[in-house]
Amino acid sequence: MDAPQTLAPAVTRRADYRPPDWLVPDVALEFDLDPVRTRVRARLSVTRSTPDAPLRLDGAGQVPLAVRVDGVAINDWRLDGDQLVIPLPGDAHLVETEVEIAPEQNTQLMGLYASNGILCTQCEAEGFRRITYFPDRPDVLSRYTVRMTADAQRFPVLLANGDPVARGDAGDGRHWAEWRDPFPKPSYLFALVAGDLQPNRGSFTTMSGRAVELAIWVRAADLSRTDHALHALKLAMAWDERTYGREYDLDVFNIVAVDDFNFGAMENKGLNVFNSRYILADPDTATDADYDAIATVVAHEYFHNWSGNRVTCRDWFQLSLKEGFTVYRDQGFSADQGSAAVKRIEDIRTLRAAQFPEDAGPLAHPIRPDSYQEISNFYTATVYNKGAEVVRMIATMLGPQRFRTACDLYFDRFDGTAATCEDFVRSMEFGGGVDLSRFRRWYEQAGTPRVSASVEHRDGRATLRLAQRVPATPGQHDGQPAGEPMVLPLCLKLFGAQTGRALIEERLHLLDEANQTLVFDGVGERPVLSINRGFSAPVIIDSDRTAADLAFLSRHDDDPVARHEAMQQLMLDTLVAGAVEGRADHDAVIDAVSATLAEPGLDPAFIAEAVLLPSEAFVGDQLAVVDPEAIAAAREALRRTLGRRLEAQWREAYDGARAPYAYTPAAKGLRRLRNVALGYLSASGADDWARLAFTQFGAADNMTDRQAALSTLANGEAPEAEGERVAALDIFYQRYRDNPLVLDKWFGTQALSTRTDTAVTVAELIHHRDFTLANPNRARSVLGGFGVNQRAFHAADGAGYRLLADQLIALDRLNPQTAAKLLPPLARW
Ligand code: B3K
Ligand code: ZN
Repeated sequence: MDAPQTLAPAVTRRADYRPPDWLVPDVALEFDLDPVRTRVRARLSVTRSTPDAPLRLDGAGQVPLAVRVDGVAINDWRLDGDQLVIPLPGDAHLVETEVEIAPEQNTQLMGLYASNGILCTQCEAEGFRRITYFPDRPDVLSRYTVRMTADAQRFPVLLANGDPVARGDAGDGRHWAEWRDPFPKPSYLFALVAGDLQPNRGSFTTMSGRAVELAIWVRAADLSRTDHALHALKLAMAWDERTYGREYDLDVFNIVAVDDFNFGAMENKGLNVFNSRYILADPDTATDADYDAIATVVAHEYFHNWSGNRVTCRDWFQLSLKEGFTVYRDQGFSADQGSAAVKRIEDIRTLRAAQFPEDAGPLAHPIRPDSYQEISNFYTATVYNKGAEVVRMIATMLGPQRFRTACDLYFDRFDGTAATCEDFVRSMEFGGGVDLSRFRRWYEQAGTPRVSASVEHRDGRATLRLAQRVPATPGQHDGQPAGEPMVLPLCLKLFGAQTGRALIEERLHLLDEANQTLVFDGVGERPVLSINRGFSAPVIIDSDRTAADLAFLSRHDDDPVARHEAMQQLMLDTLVAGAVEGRADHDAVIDAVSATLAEPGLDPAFIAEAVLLPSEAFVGDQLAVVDPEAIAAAREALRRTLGRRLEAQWREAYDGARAPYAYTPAAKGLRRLRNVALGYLSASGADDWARLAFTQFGAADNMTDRQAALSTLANGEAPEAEGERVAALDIFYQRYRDNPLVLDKWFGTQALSTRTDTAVTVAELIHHRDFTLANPNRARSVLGGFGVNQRAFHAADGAGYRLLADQLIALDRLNPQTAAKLLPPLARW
């Protein structure tokens, strides 16, 4: 009798790791490519590591058309679930399989699939098994040879990993190409692309003088929008040489952009495949934020060539080994392209918006989880962004030189292998000459630590009392006592409340006990505490600083990140008071914002960040009981007062922050400040705000200004601005309806609108003729935007939850990974 079918997927545990029974040093793949039916022949040279074990190859429901061992067809293979089990007598064999797959039917976008006539692959984490039978785990490293045959007209370009070897005519209008990748790699890094593509070519000469041919492949119509990505790639290659001593290793580096992609991009060896939204840009269609994101993602995927590909992961529990480290590396790259402080402020905002709620909710997990049912669900803000913070803390504790030595050691030691987080930490210890035994808790423990800090000042002595608390969370490591103290590197400084002088210079304090007291003598005036400067640890600070202290720091702290934090805390406290008590004193915030706007010489990009209010969601995260309406009302009230009381300053900023369009840090900062000012002018209710916004919308020579004006109008609720709102949305739609990436903005802007009828609008948008769940970007533009729109999504009648749930149930059938990625709003408890 068959075993009863159960719905619960099997659990994979980190503690159960066993090395593979068989290795596959060499693979040769042959693809007879066709969107309807593709035939895949695989030749695996396998070598035994475990006596007696049969060879088990992962599959995903295919049935092998043929199995041969050492050239002879065999019949004694069997299927065990999705695995193909082949008994093998010796220690080394050549195993051949043949399967057929249907790329056009592949709506999951994992494995080999079709996107607008392009055939492409996505294999991480477990997509390779949807292409052919293989030990689809990251610790089986193989050298790949790939031969593709396809219709020469529909698929003139045939790309795979590594370097091109040969190509030729295959008769019947078909042609073939062969590629070879000399670097052993796990199957998740395999890729091929076939399509009618055009290259934007460039070249890069590496630090040892080797020339690398670069190409970004897109459809002909998109070619003019690839220069920025190509430029970013060259910057990233040079940066990784300079900063980490990492040189590129193949003769070619190819990037392909496709429209249907489950996430941002993929670091396949020598052949990155990208979501087109992280490649295509020109001033008319992409915002400054898009330009920045493109550079970051291009760099991120390129950096994986070392942190991910040359040194890969032993198993998927080690995902943060490559992702946390690579995010840390891309953050460093982006910081070096413009204002490092503004970049850090943005990264902290992302961490708070996406990771802190995850850490506080039912899906909390450590950066190195202990078990999973579905690994695709672990590509989380925790593994990526908190993982990056953990690497950052190590770098802070080691300092730049020792961190670099430790990274060199790590890359040297583990090059060509599948490593673990433990290998990384040990390299940091040896290379950096530190003991990280207790720091390792960051890899084991979920939840955001809270630090409370209070300062007492008496008789020239300042006493700083620090206490930490680590919440027990559902992600708790088995057997780990809840709330064990963590090692928290906290950057500190004390300022004099009267003079503004530094009373105690900046120092790094390692808080590694539940409670600690620090005593500073010779403190002649009342000290104001600046703590967690640079956001040196990803924690929540509860301090006894008064509104006056925070206002003081928001003007005088010499660390821009701490200065921004002080302003945010001041605003947050005001908003919480407003939401909970229904009224609040706005004066301290107004004075602080006014002073920031008026400070001569301050970077406009910084000003723009500093004067922005915390999001409604972030205010909600401070409260045990969240009332979305009250929060929205409190925030709107503060925006309105800020708008009205500082109207003259907003106008001055709006008129003063003009510059001809250029994608430079300075011009970007001015655009940002101008558009933030426009937002406040609209909040002020000034008579002319809609006219200002509509004029900017029509006259803009770049998407940053156009989209900002559109959002301002789309948020507008005043009846007298209704004409401009409707007209702008219509003009935008007509102008960009044929550009899917810009149309995503049109959908997204409406889903993010602060208007009270947004839930109704979103319900209409999902019936719009241009809406489809089949394209992940389009699904995300509406459902992703709506999910983070706190007031609209959490509407009291539950309509928001119903709408998202219905859409995700439908999307889950088509594309479970993209559906799962849109789920987090439902997990904010
Ligand atoms: N490594 C890929 C992510 C793959 C996600 C698989 N579910 C892109 C990146 O992080 O660089
Ligand atoms: Zn990555």
